[in-house]
Amino acid sequence: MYNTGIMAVECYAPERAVTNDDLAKLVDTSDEWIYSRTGIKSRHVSTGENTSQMCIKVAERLLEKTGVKPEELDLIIVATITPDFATPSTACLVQGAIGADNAAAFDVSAACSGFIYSLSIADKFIKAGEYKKALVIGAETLSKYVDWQDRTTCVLFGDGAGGAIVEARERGGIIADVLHAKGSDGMKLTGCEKKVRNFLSSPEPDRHYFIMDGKAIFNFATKVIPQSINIITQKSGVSLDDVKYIVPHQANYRIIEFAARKLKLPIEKFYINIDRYGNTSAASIAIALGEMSNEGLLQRGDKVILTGFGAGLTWGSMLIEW
Ligand code: B82
Repeated sequence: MYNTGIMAVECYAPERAVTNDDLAKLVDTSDEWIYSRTGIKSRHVSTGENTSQMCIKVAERLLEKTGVKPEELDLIIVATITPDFATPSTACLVQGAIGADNAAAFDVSAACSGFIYSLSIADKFIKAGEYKKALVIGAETLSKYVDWQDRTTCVLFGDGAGGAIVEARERGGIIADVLHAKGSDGMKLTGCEKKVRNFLSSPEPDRHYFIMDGKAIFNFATKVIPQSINIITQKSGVSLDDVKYIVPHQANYRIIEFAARKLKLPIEKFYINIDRYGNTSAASIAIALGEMSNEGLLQRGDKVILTGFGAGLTWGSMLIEW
């Protein structure tokens, strides 16, 4: 049975950066208020690019970096909660655009855990033996769901994409993973409700914005991150001392700080870029990995733990030997 190795990671974000000061001109807020509660300074916001277009940029960068030809890809998975369309899937749009004619393609909806869910799915396809190379992308245009008049949520989210090409390998790569969900708490963090439109009733307008019970999901996140990381160390037998970086979903600096304290780990062990991207949901871990790789932080043999948590509610962690 094969392992699933990471060939390369890449990321992309729209050029337009919106700072906290820019937002303070729109709603009653301030840089100090936003930064002290979230760790966010700025976020990238699309001025027209849709999710699939950002995915295609990431895919092209990955194909160039690895030298893999599009027709060598067996599988394309895009993790997103902000697809261009309900159908065709974002993954199919990518498959068509890059000419990956031999790849199966589908989207995964697991919010901020989506990239870990998708890597885990790709790992299972590869372990089953028939698939050798997969393109896995996390991408979001969360600005589509932002209520620019709601000062409590409009400051939190950003747009961007990141991804990986993974391949069947003899050893290393994805060593262990764990995925969880708790649908019974799902209404604590919702976005883009799609109402039924009966032909006789007058349609209510969709409330397509994010609505969150901040305190409840904050408590959820700080509870499940240490739990799922501990499961990974138990499953793999790898000690946290031997892990170079933990790459968490970038939802809020305070969540990461809390989790680090509970795990008795220095905050420096966590890769954090929320200051420049805000919360990009399924894209956040993938963007972080892309940046880390391009900064030379990820060397062959390094052990890295990814940890995601988000709407659904969903959460999960994964240990990768680079
Ligand atoms: S908050 O509720 O306003 N808060 C915590 C009490 C401020 C420190 C808040 C803010 Br601001 C931003 C994010 C969260 C949060 O808990 N986010 C999440 C938690 C679990 C899963 C996903 C997320 C997410 O935002 O993606 C709370």
